[in-house]
Amino acid sequence: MNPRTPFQSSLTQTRKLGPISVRKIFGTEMIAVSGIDLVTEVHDETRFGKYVGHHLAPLRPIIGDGLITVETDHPNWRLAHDILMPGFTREAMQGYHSVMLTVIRELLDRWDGAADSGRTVNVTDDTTRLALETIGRAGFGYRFGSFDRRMPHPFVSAMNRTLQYANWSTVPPLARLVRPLLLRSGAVMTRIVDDVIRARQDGARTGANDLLDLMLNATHPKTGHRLDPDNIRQQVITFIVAGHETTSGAMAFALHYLTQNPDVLARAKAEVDAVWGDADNPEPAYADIAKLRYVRAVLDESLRLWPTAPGYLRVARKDTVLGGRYRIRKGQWVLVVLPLVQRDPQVWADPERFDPDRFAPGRAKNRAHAYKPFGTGQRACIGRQFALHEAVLALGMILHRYDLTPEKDYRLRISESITLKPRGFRLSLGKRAASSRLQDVDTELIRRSA
Ligand code: MNH
Repeated sequence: MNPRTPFQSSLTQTRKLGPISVRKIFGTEMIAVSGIDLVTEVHDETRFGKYVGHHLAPLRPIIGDGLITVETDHPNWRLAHDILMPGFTREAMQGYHSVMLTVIRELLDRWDGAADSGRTVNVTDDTTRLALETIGRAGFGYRFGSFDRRMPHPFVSAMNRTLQYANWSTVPPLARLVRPLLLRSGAVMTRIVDDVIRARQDGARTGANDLLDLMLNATHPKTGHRLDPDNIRQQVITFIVAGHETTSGAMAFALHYLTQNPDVLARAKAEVDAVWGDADNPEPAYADIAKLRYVRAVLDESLRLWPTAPGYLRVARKDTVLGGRYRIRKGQWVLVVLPLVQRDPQVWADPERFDPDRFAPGRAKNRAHAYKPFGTGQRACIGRQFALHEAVLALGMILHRYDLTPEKDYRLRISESITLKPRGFRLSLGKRAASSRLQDVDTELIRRSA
């Protein structure tokens, strides 16, 4: 197993071993499920629920009962879920739209500079800046200043170390060694988050209607309970991390696949040109996002091949038998290996091929269990709409503004720190002339993607 890429190493093995397999890793039995029939059973909420052990366990000293790592039957799950849901409604998204737009324009400024001077950009670094800045400002009214720094914000460095140590902690001989490092990097995150909270309590933004406001001030609609101060810290870290790690990778994978597939790229550009015309600085409206169906399909298809949260754990609520054959005892847990589920040839024809038309309207029928980049059941992602809105808006504006050229011999390499991201992926950018937008608008392409 390659210690830098444990998930990808296990992917190769699991694929060979078939739809269900068990490996013993330093005494820990890991049951991996990757075939659609068995996975469908594992999604059954009466038989299985979310398991918060294994790779999530080392994060508990830092984000404890935050929404991702809390046990479903702990009171803090329902409390935080219900208190924070209003932060993810349609109305809430309409509120975030203009903040997202502002941050994307900061990315475009940076990329304009690169385009003018002929420098290439490191796509993953910059989508990470974009997504961190977006969740910071939209959710917490906090500026990380990501675009004013050459190096990542200290929060991001501490987070990367924390996730790396947490990854290593799942290997028992390493767990004891990395624990002090894990706690130290966690403490850095906690300190920064205390700043975020203090900035609000000092009255920097009163009447803000965002996630931090809900965390600090909302009461549960039925019980009247509030989040306690320790839990608020854990939630802030949870949402800043979860709110940007996976979205940034998803945007970077989408840009990778776009630039590797010229036909797809042309169609996506034609779609954004049809919506935003030849203006150099369009003013995208909230409702435009629903019109960018093909860009959305590109994102969906990228998340099929490389779901940036590449798996989740399910624990048996009672003794049960999978596929009429495989006995699972109550309390035993299994890993759902998403990149394999989402390439199961029983569901997906020619599964390795990148083809956004798989997500054309009306084609998602009968394959709900074979596409789960945002998880499953009551513990599925709360931030899905936030991520999709941000990513489609950003991809759309990038496609509208630039011609994108990948480095000649780039082959996709993927870094891991619990989540997956393209590594060493660079693009050169050329600003598109307004006239090219009109010429590129091929009515046949638009008709097909409509
Ligand atoms: Mn998110 C849970 C994937 C964006 C906040 N998210 C999950 C799960 C997956 C997931 C998978 C389920 C994990 C599990 O079962 O153990 N999330 C994604 C992906 C993206 C994403 C692929 C972007 C693309 N997530 C976001 C954003 C936010 C967010 C953006 C916040 C703004 N996610 C969460 C939280 C949970 C979660 C919080 C836990 C929800 C719960 O258990 O109630």
